[in-house]
Amino acid sequence: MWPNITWVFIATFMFATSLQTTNAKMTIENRNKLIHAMTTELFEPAFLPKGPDRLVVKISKNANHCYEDLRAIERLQAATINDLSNIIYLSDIRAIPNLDFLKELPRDELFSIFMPHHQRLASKLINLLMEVGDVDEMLQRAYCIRDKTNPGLFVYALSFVLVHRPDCRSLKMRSLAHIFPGNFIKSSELEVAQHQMTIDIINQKDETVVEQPFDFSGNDLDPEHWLSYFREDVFMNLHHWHWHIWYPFIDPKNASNIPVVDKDRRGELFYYMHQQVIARYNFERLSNRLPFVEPFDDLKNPIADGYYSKLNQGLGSKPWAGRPKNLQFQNLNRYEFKISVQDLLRWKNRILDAIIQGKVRKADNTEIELNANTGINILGNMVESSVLSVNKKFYGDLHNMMHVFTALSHDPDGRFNEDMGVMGETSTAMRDPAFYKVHAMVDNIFNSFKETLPPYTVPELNFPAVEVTSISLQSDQSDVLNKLETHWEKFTISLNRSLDFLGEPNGNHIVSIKTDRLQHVPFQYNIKAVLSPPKGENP
Ligand code: CUO
Repeated sequence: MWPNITWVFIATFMFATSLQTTNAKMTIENRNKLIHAMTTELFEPAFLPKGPDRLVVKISKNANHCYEDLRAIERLQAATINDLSNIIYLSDIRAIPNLDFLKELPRDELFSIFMPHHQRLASKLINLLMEVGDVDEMLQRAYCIRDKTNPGLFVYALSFVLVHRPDCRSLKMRSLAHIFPGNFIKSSELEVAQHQMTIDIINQKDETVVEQPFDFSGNDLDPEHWLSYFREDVFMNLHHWHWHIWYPFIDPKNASNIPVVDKDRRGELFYYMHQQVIARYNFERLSNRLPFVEPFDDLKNPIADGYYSKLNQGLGSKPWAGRPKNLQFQNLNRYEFKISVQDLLRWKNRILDAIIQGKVRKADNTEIELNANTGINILGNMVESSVLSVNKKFYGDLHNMMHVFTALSHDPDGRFNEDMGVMGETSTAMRDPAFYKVHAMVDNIFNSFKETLPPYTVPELNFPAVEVTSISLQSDQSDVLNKLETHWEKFTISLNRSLDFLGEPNGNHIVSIKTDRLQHVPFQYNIKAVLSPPKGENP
């Protein structure tokens, strides 16, 4: 709905009179507001009012490298702003390096950090944001880049930078579930919410809350559906996304020299975190009378499970593709890469050979021993693979490409112009039953290595001066010891940052969706231990 000419004139006048520019440092509150503006309604231009509080970002006239026609934007902003109290002024935007590379990833395509060409773009973009010395300038540069960038790529890069720059530690970005609810909630449910919000706004209600039925992506005809509550859990998928932001495998070679990839034992942690997920998944499977997850060990076999997520990242993006049962990996010939199933097999065999030989070969043909202390870390970086892989050319890109092969198995050469399935993105991959089979295969590689190690010795496991005298669990809601309780819990996801509020007169409307998750009653461990000095020493 567009305002009439008189209203535009008045608003333009009011806007012009309120204009102030300043070179002063932004407050933390305004930095957070700017981040929220950049991550709200990502499929709409950044200069439009954002969210229910109609936040507007106004850029100074000298920043014409940010948008081509600033005057038109100013007129449009003036026509859509009815609350002058929620404006941020950006005046410090310096020239931005060439951004032509961002055109390589269209805005409507899904971003995948597992894809080599997306990794290259993400590295360049992250570098552009990491190299800026001043945090305000970095945020303003990000704002100018936002509308030229694929939304998935932009949010990945901004999250990465906010997590890794020390000067961003006090800043906040909303949960990814608020930014891309379409990665977590079925698109049909989001359409219901948008429709209901429109009705409620017309009826002058302040709030729309839509309750999602207790429902997941498939039904009980498929036994794997019994585990949907686990695989489609919003918080577990958020955890996985966040883990990969904090432990990236790409290296943006940032000028600031902040270590982003080479964190303590990161290769080992890749193994450990994912192994723990599979262990918990197996526990849930046993609870549902299903057997342990079957590792996808033979890459020539079909992927037994199909998966249809019903997700669509957002307006204007392609939906996450589905995959029928029993689809076989085929050679990939899409985008800028050609990788065959034989390549995957070769990489896997070379890794297994290295494990049997107890050593890996570096690119310069020197060797490194796989020992009990550092072997698992070396293997983790090789198998994943991260830029810390000792020899990526030789040991390849096994795990990341397993994600890509699974995500593109329905259209490996792109003849149907279909985008990827959920295995291509870290915030959606754990929904797919194939994720657990792929990672059980990866676990088997690490297990092969662990079997080559000698057992732990008693001194390695023992704390001679400490005696544990009792261990118990105490639930917050029961006096009975060692009793754990789980239950279904409704929780709310705000949709205020993703649904379209454009042109609506009631700017304070709150909209959210209620959905279910498995929760437990809080509990604590009670461990009693006695410290006694070794014999012959005084206490
Ligand atoms: Cu976290 Cu395969 O790496 O998913």
